[in-house]
Amino acid sequence: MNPDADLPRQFPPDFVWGVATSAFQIEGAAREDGKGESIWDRFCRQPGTIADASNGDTACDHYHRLESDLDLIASLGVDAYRFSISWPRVQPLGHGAWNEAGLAFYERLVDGLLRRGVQPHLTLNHWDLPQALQDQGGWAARSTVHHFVAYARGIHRRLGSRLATLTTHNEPWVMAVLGHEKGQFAPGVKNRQTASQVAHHLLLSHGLALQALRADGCRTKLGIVLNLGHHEPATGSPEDAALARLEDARGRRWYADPLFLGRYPQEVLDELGPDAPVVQPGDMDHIATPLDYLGINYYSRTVSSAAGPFDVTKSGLKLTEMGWEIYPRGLTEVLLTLHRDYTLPPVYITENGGAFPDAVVNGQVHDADRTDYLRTHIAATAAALAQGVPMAGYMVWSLMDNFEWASGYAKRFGIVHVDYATLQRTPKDSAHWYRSFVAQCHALRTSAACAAGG
Ligand code: GBH
Repeated sequence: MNPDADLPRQFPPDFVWGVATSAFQIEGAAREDGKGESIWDRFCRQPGTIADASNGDTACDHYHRLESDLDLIASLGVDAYRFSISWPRVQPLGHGAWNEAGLAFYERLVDGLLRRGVQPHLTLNHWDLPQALQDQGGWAARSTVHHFVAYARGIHRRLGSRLATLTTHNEPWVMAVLGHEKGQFAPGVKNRQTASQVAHHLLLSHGLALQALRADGCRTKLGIVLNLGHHEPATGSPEDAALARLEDARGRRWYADPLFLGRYPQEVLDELGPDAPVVQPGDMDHIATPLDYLGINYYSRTVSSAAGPFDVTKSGLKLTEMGWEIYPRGLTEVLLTLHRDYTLPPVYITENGGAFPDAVVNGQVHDADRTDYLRTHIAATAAALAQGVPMAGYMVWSLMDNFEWASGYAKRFGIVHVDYATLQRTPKDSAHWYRSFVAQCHALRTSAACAAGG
């Protein structure tokens, strides 16, 4: 029996199906056409930061393969493509002069999508801050907040009216915690006070950008993307339950409470003590500027164990190549938790997918694990929808294999395989599955319109 037979029917006809990437992970052309240096260009050059000592200089060479990659996206039959702008490509120093060649590239990208009938979903900041701004304190400095707002206004002026959505930041938690507390990601800082200030400035710059764009007459949908794993206790003990609550407050509520409720969770402020961020009067109101949509990136759950780190290899769940448990139920749970705690705008799953070992054999990649991952998580999205969560869309991470940050090129998330020696793209079985799944959803669209007499 076809396990997907009933799945398309569980989504409304206007549900948006897409694929996602980010600038640094695919573009390459790191020093071309006037692009400035980003903190990731710099970070990759520090010894020991990237597992395979690689960098983003060439990546998937998307910058030089734009037209054929647009054809590739169109060939999947998706409604939407989510991508990000490399801030230093369009504004090399992060403030002041604009780089016309960079702006023209993203204009070709947006127009190329529209010509092919694909909605552009743009993210302003997917981590690659201009190094020149880092040299002035980066996200820890309040001046960066104002530079970001000016950057947002410039991009909106040039491209805004052609976009389906405009996202300020991708995953502030990752930039704050992995970038400034654990130091695993650029800029490689290890300081909890800095991390909490960075998180605050990211949220503040988001809220101020929304206000500025709306004052500029923006009618494009505006939002932010959060990474939210589902938090659960390892056992039924009160200690594990308390830790799971705290970890949920640190990972989810630290970001979602300010956005929806205008305040930081008190238990995290208490825990931070003197490391809590400097918050100026009015900041919390700016952060709580209403969203047109919320984007959620979901990969796995986080299990809280007071007795010491939870051993995922003993949970009995299958793991992806990243060592993350495959747990589709967690996606439904995260969505229901958000729906319980906040009044949600339309919600997009802006990233979901898995890294699996792939091999090209006779021009094919048989990635049944990835197809299973996608199918079960799409079903988990349908389950949330059935329980009233206002789901608007789902995007696969990723369109193609790419630079997986500190893991380098060894971890492959694409539904399209990239041969890094030849840069050749080969759609995997999962891409063929997704194309036919989306086509089934679209076929229902036509019959829905007929039933409505349209
Ligand atoms: C996303 O980050 C990024 O937006 C995207 O660029 C990236 O390629 C993709 O995911 C795949 O990694 O870190 O062990 O505690 C996701 C980052 C991954 C951070 C899961 C939290 C929880 C497991 N998140 N992670 S762990």
